[in-house]
Formats: sequence, C-alpha cells, structure tokens
Amino acid sequence: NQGNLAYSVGVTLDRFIKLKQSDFPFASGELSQILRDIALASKIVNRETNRAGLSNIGGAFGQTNVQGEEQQKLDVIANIRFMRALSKGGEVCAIVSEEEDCVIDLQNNSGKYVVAIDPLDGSSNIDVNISIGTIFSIYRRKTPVGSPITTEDVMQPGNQQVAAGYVLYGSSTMLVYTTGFGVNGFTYEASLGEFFLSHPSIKAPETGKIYSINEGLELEWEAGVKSFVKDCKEKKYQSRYIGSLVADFHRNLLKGGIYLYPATFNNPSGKLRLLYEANALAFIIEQAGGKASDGENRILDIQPESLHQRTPLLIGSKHMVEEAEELFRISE
Ligand code: AHM
Ligand code: MG
Repeated sequence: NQGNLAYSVGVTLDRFIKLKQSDFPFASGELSQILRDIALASKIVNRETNRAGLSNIGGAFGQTNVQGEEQQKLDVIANIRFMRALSKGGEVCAIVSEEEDCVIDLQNNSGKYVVAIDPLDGSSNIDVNISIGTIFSIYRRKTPVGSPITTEDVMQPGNQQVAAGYVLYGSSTMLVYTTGFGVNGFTYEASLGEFFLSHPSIKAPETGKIYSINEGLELEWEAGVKSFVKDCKEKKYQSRYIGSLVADFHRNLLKGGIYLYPATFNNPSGKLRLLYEANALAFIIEQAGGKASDGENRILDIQPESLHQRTPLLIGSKHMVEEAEELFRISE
C-alpha cells in the first residue's frame, strides 16, 4: 500500500510543501508559507475541536452570522485562529470568510495573495461529535502588488485558484490540498504534532455507488434531481449523508460517489457558497479526476458576483456527475 509506505517513510507536510515548491517556476516560498500557516492554525482548531465537550465551548454562542444562521462558538474561535494565522505572515492582502460580512482588507498592499475560507464548516455537527471541516482557496491578486486591493482581486472565478484544500476533523484529522499538480492527503499525528503524507496522489474513482443528498428536501426538488435519486435507488446505491460537506466530500473522493446540494424551490441557488465552499472542492475534485458542476456549468468557470453567493453543487466521481447533469437536462 503506497499510502502506508509513504507514512512509514515519514514525509511531513512541511517537508512535502518544501519539496513541491519547485513546481512553481518563480516560487518565492510565499504560497508555501501560507499553506504552512493554515496547517498550523488547523492544528490549534483541531485541539479546540477535540476539547469542545470538555471546556464548555461547544453550543450556540447566541449570535448569528452574516447568513442569519446560528453561529457556534467554535466557529468564532476557528475564524479568529485562521484570520490571525493569515494576517501575521505578510503574504496575504485580503481574506473572505464565511464568518465575516465584508472582505477583510489586511491593509497589506505588498501581499500577493487573497484567501477565501470557511473556517469551520458543518457547524451543526459540532455539539454532537460529528466530523467538521475547514475549507480554503488561495488566489493570486490581480492588481499590482503595492496598490490597494479591489473587487477584481477578490471576485475571481475558481479556475484562477493557485491552491485549495480542506481539513477534516474526523476520526482522524486530515489535511488534503492541491496546488494544481494533483491532490495529496496528510494525516495528523497528534502526539508528534505533525501532518504526515498518508494519501499521495489521490485519484477519485471514475464512478461509484454512493450518493449524498439531504432527502428531507425531496418535495422541493426539481424533476431532474428526483429522477437522478430514483435512478440511484433503482441501482441499489448506498445513501450516505453526514451533513458536513468536507466529510461527505472526502468519503466520496476516496470511495467513489456523488454529493449533491441542488437548487430547491425555496432556494434556487441551493445552500452552499461559491467562494469558500464549492470552488476549493471543485479544484480538488478536478485535480483528482472527478467533476464539479452546478447542474449545467463547471463550478470553476462561474464568475462570482457577490461575496457570499450560493451555488447548486454536484460534485464527485466523473461519470456520476455527468449522469446527473444528463438527467437534469432531459427532465427540464
Ligand atoms: P454551514 O456552512 O452553515 O456549516 O452549512 C454548510 C453545511 C455543509 O457542510 C453541509 O453539506 C450542508 O450545510 C448541509 O445542509 P443541510 O442541513 O441543509 O442538508
Ligand atoms: Mg460553511
């Protein structure tokens, strides 16, 4: 097993990032530094997550975030940790976060990179010890270094990402990322405080037998979604839905499957956010050989128009996403 071999050889995330820096012809090490900063913050969030039940920091905080959803205290903590990690290094000029209404302009005009992040996704699962995750996208700014940031720097389509990744706080904590040269996964060894390469060159199975969708919304689905899910049932596929995007995505990435959060009658753009949820996972799935679509268009080609824009999302094994798109088309 290639994964175990790499693990026993003991390639740490830091070493791996360093080794891979040569993938970028003019790399100055800044992108690598951002990845290391994110990894460090995720170790702290991992520690807080593991202690959530003990230190009385789980549970509603009595505040709502920008989308009017209940904000858990751990969301706030995770947001603070990642903001701190990203603002201290000097490489980043602006941050978009699920937990922040507006763009965070770090007033650091010499920073080359923009980061979009969902610091802690799947927050309804925090209190019940179910997997949660962090999702991040990194872009190079469009305007010249030294000038103030503009909307153009922040509102880039996903196809402009230079790196993206997620951290899964699950039965093991994992960090999975891509810089556009394949996808690699690292498992956290808590006693050593290090992420080790455990899943080199992840490839998404071209097809699978798992479908993940919130079936409680069936009465709100359009005909195409109904017919795709019916087809999955006729083929006796497995239904698996955690309600944590990172966890559902990660399982389907490794085992083969599809995750759907489609448009519904009440939410014609679905639920998930383009900038800091869909884009990162779309970049990763494509790098692993899979597909991500809004039912019609490639997620990575959608031009964002607002910071917290939502998009329907179909993501996972290539053939399954294509099949869903086809059924959506003919059911219109
Ligand atoms: P959040 O950003 O408020 O945590 O919401 C995003 C989450 C995803 O992790 C998950 O896939 C989805 O919402 C589940 O939504 P639903 O409960 O409607 O099925
Ligand atoms: Mg989220």
